[in-house]
Amino acid sequence: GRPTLAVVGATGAVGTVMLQILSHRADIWGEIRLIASSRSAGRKLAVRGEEIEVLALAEEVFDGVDVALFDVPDEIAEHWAPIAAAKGAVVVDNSGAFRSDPEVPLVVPEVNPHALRARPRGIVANPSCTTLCMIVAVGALHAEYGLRELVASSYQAVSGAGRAGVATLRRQMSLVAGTELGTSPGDVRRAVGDDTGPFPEPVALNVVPWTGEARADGWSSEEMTVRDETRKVLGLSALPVAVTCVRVPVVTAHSLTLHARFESEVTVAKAREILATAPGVVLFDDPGAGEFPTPADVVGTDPTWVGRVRRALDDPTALDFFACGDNLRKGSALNTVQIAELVVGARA
Ligand code: 2RA
Repeated sequence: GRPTLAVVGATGAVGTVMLQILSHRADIWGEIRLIASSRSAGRKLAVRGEEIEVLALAEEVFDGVDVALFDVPDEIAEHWAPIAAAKGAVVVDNSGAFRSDPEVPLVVPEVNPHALRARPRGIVANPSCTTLCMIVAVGALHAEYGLRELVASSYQAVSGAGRAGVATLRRQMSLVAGTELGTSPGDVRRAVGDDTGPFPEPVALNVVPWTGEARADGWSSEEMTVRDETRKVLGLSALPVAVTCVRVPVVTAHSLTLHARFESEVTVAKAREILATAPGVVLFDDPGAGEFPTPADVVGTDPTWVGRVRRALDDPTALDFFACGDNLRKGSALNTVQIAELVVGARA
């Protein structure tokens, strides 16, 4: 029969998008089982036009499951993914719990599908949304030119911090809308109050140069993650990567500016050809005609959008460009579903 799929964390921001994506892609799955915390058990969610009751996370729910998509906090994934794997499911995990485990492949189907073959723990990791919103474009250029160094700055949407992130931006926007705020130090902070939700500073009328948790020497966990994941996905374990992660008042779609240095000279014409033909990438780049991707236009779409492709002014081996992708789709749910499809394709 057709394989059974479980979605663990079905009620979350990413889980919701997983169900939408599963409802619109080629229907290769038999049963789709929805799983969440006991708090959400009993709720009904629509997938493939059918209402399905959410089950509480427990060992038995993995009986007969071929592939289990996980989008839950790290500690929940750490505990439950090995349980699901022991029950015979291939786990595709979107938490940070396994991404750096050498026995867990970190897979982007357009870039390193071969990495899926060796999965001794029965777990496959999905990269973080910030990496995923640029790595398909960077990977295509790397395949042609050989990447030597990557410098990136992110402009991350609030939905990267889940439903609480979106609720925080909406609440703050309603408090500053129609005011003259943003003209004197601290006026926005006073208007939105001390509760800044999952962000360290107000995000409405602001940008916040911090995402994730504190790591050594002033780096954030998100910055370390983007570096580690870029290296792992591209198979370049010593690649110099410099990242600065920034939160912006956008609901959904992460953007990045990128400076990529390669082994040899690049031309914009060739780079554009690579990007225009790479699977999963859309080149939208005619600034003279006002054409470049922005989050407001990219949200809800599947590809990685690229614009502003330029050769570095002071280095003929480097390109500067802008990439933008839906952090809940390619950045999370879509890549997870694509991996699951590859897993069962590889089995058949
Ligand atoms: C964020 N990348 O945008 C994180 C979520 N995984 O906050």
